[in-house]
Amino acid sequence: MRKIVIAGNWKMYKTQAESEEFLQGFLPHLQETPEEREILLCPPFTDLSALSRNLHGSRIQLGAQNVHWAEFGAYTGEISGPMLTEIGVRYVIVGHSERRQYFGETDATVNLRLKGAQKFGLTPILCVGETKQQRDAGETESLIISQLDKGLINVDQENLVIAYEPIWAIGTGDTCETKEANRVIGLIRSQLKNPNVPIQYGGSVKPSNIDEIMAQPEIDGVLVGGASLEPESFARIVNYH
Ligand code: G2H
Repeated sequence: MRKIVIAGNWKMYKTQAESEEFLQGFLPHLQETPEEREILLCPPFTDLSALSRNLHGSRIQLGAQNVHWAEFGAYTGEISGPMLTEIGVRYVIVGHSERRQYFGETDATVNLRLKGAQKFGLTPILCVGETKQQRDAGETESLIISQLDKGLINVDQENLVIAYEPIWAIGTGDTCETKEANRVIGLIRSQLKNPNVPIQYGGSVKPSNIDEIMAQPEIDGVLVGGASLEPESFARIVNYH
């Protein structure tokens, strides 16, 4: 039985005060959410401590949006695994396309971050996905297989989540057809040693398409950007039918 993981990726949105305000609006909706769904918020680093304190005793798990592979060191601007776990963080997003595109993240650094996350007790969410140009050139499958091959070298597949995020569907309102997302996620699963790794879909997930996305047999959850910023909209997503 694969776990369902529904994560909000807040990217660079919400101050600490705004994150606490979100929680006030969101928490009451969780009463309706089936127990077996893992609900995860991935806010900016500066919100993690306050949210962790406020979440004490709640079923919501916290995730960071990046992690360095070393325990500590002279790495200006980076955050380590032990810094995150000490304040109650359990998950971390690794290799999001925005990190790859704007911050020079490569399959090699993604691999280091995945192993570093696991070494210090975090569960990484590895993001993979193709650009519009790669899709149009018929390279979707080969690109994704290559991202998995290089990213997952010596990575423990017992403690891992993968997110398939077609880059052309991110924040554009242009969702990947659910059947196509299901097909690519099936391909990803066929490449894994552990078939029980939860695989999420990400890219313009919203209240109006969540039920259809979650009805697909290969899709084990979602990584939600824009639609996770409003309590009511994220509540509708976690309470999908
Ligand atoms: C993809 C997704 C969250 P959005 O980046 O990771 O964002 O839902 O805004 O497309």
